[in-house]
Amino acid sequence: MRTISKPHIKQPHHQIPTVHTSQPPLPRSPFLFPHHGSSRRKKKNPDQETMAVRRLSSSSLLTSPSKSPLLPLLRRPFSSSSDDDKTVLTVETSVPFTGHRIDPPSRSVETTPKELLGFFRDMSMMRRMEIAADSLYKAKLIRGFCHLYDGQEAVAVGMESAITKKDCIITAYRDHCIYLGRGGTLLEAFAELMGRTAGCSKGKGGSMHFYKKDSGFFGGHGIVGAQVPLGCGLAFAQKYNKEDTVTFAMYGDGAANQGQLFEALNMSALWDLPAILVCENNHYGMGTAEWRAAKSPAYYKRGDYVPGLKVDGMDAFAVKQACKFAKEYALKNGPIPSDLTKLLDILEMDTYRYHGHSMSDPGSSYRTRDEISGVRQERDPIERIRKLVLSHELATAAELKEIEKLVRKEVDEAIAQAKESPMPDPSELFTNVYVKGYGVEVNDLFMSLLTPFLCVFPSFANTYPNQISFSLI
Ligand SMILES: Cc1ncc(C[n+]2csc(CCOP(=O)(O)OP(=O)(O)O)c2C)c(N)n1
Ligand SMILES: [Mg+2]
Repeated sequence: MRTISKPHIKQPHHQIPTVHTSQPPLPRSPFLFPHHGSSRRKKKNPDQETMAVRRLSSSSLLTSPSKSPLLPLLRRPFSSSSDDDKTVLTVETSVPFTGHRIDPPSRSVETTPKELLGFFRDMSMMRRMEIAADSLYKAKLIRGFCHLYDGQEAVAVGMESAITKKDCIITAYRDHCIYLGRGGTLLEAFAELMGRTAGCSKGKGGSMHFYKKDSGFFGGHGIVGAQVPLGCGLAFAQKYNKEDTVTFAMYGDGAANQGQLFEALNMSALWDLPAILVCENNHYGMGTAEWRAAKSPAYYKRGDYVPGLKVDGMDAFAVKQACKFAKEYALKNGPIPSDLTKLLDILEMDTYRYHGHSMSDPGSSYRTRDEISGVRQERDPIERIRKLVLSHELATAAELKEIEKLVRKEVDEAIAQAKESPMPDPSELFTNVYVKGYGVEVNDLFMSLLTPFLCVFPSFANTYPNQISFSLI
């Protein structure tokens, strides 16, 4: 059934900022609670404030709780899990979904003890990997650009739980955890970050260029927004090959203002491509708050003629529900009015990054420390799951700590192994630049000129592989 969308209400907007020579006072965090169709200037509602916490501890969240033994979980490989996948639990999402031109899905999400504990472990592993990458960067073992994902883990984990490896995901440079979610290993991730041959791009891509093609992951794009048209191309191939699969094309709130996004959206809508655009709204594009860059920060409505859904991206179950809904909708045409596109929709994930934009950004000059610690205390995706597990006695606090200890050990072991892997041979600089047999070859003169330079500055090759290929065209 069609939901009549509300008449356009002018988005309240912060005053145009004047240029400050010293740091201007930062507004109180608008991110402590997911705001649906909200104003970022709304006063915090105390009822709303306790709501999220109360919901977490509410015994209505899970029904039929089961006490599942944790031991098999502890040593399982990433994303496969222990035994109790039979008991069905029902979890309520933190807040309702808000739909644009679509009836939103229910807040009740089905899960199992196995999945719940799996979410805890997987997100803890992602968090630990990013914290370790921070230290490795500071120790100069990772060079070049490095964009961390901690805070946003629920998006990666929830999305993965709703789709299969035959579906595709394409993202930008903030790609480490999505890669892990797709089934990538810690060793491949750390080796890639440190420019070693055991890395997922043979050490030639670095942080911004993670790929796992055999499981539909086309991550890592440094040109903001450019991955979205490519994602729509993947969806075109899926439709052309008559596959029952979809592509999730991920982009940030900063990228959401780019022209190419709307061009890709238009073509995808015209051709009914199975593309799902996922806006990871972490509320900042580098050091620019969304309100400085976007006249309308309601990214789920930005598709205008394309249905959209606003989702609490700090709640893995809300993400799971939204992605499942979007995929079914995309493949089965869902409850969509005939004058709208049949296949496409936009999911806006309301999320937050704890680190700065990249390792060169401390992340504290354009937002307050209170804002960051407030989100950590009230919306942290891992803590949400921990509270769910504890309140329903699926594990004790000590057992969850034990999982975290083992995760830390696995991360440390992967780092040690990655350090053993050699750097790529200089001759590797010119392999995999072009597809063989298409008439473009690396010229010997370029090779002889560039090799000494790149050997002296290996981190250049690690950081700018795309630029190298452009300079050779
Ligand atoms: C076309 C283009 N313009 C500008 C940049 C510089 N730049 C790199 S990241 C970034 C911010 C993007 O923010 P967002 O899309 O919100 O993603 P986030 O980093 O928050 O995940 C910008 C402007 C770029 N890499 N490419
Ligand atoms: Mg952003």
